[in-house]
Amino acid sequence: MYISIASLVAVLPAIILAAVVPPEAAPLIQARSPGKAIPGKYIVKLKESAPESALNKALGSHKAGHIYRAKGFRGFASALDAASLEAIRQLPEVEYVEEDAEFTALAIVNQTGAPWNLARLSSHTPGSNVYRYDSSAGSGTCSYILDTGIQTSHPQFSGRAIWGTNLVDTTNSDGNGHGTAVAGVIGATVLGVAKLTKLIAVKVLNSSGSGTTSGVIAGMNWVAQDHLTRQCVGYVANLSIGGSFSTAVNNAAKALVQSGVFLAVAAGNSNANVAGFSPASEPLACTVGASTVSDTVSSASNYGALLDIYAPGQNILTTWINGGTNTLSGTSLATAHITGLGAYLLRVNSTLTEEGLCQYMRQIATQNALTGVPAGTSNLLAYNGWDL
Ligand SMILES: *[C@@H]1O[C@H](CO)[C@@H](O)[C@H](O)[C@H]1NC(C)=O
Ligand SMILES: *[C@@H]1O[C@H](CO)[C@@H](O)[C@H](O)[C@H]1NC(C)=O
Ligand SMILES: *[C@@H]1O[C@H](CO)[C@@H](O)[C@H](O)[C@H]1NC(C)=O
Ligand SMILES: *[C@@H]1O[C@H](CO)[C@@H](O)[C@H](O)[C@H]1NC(C)=O
Ligand SMILES: [Ca+2]
Repeated sequence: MYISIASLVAVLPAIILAAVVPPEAAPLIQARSPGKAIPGKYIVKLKESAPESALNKALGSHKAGHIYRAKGFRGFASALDAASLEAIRQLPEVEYVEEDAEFTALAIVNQTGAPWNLARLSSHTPGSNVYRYDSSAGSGTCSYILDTGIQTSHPQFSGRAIWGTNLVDTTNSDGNGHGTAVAGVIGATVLGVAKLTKLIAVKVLNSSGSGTTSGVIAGMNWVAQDHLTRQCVGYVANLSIGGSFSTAVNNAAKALVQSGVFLAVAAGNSNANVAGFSPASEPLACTVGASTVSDTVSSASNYGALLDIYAPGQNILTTWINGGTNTLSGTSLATAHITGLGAYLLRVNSTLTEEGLCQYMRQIATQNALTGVPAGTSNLLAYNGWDL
């Protein structure tokens, strides 16, 4: 291995320091903005509390491509080998190190002749048939689909759908269709919201579409563990399994969100308050109601203060287990839009976190577009913010 003098000099103080106080390394942030990470190049940001002298200390003898001296943003950009990177992360004055990335100007894709539901996500007014989205399209993100499985070989998944785990039987396929339909709205090449996300099947429902509470909890638990082993730029999960209120289901959903996964859940199709359903009533989940092509609330959609956002959920054209397509309705389909939108936004905006995502979606949503919204429920329709 090639070790430069510069990196040895930089490593030395950190080793001495480490002997005294166990070091807490500054976080290394992956490049997330549109574009590719540039191998071996980093942006080092100092803490605001760091004295001016800290800049020279951190810089050492590294050859900086840029030096940032603004009061609110002190640091530098430089090529760093692994040892230097580690040494810099150990400096107490360093707030974080981020991978440098090749930045491409946002390229908006206009998908013409798009199904109404995709077009609705990128237009503040109804009637459009163009779906506008950034070309990053959720690439690098991982979407978990807790459902009946996925027909991973479907041509519209272009090899992006994989098997995660099967918690109901030994048949690693979707014998029902529901999971494949949900996966299609999230990430099918033509019919999906986030056309480049990776789709991971977590089978918790059998071919009759039935499962158990314990099985669904096991599925959420599996995702909470599994995502820690993957290198994705964002993690989202879709759970449209409706049931009456269950403390255990709500707690499992909460734990999944707290582990760092954005979780969209269906409000349910009982025309009742979501407070009586799980996991729809878990506040940390992003709870989704269904809207129609004429911008009314679907008559069966649940409602209430715990409903976060509406998304299209009627006559949704999506992938089906015959390798073709099918048209379905319900809050499950609406949920899949929010899962896909989550993957899309985590890729397109590097400052977003899984935790803050639902609130951000509410902030950029189209307001007061829907009729028939019950009193006490937010009149917010999902929007992808392509023009922000
Ligand atoms: C897509 O539509 C937007 C808005 O009309 C426009 O600014 C952009 O140039 C279009 N992009 C392409 C590639 O046609
Ligand atoms: C699916 O699960 C339900 C409930 O556990 C069960 O009643 C049903 O027989 C199962 N169906 C199949 C095809 O295994
Ligand atoms: C994902 O969303 C679809 C649509 O709501 C739903 O049918 C499915 O059950 C959801 N999966 C999970 C695990 O919630
Ligand atoms: C990215 O997300 C942040 C919130 O984390 C928001 O303030 C900002 O406006 C977003 N940027 C764009 C370009 O949408
Ligand atoms: Ca919520």
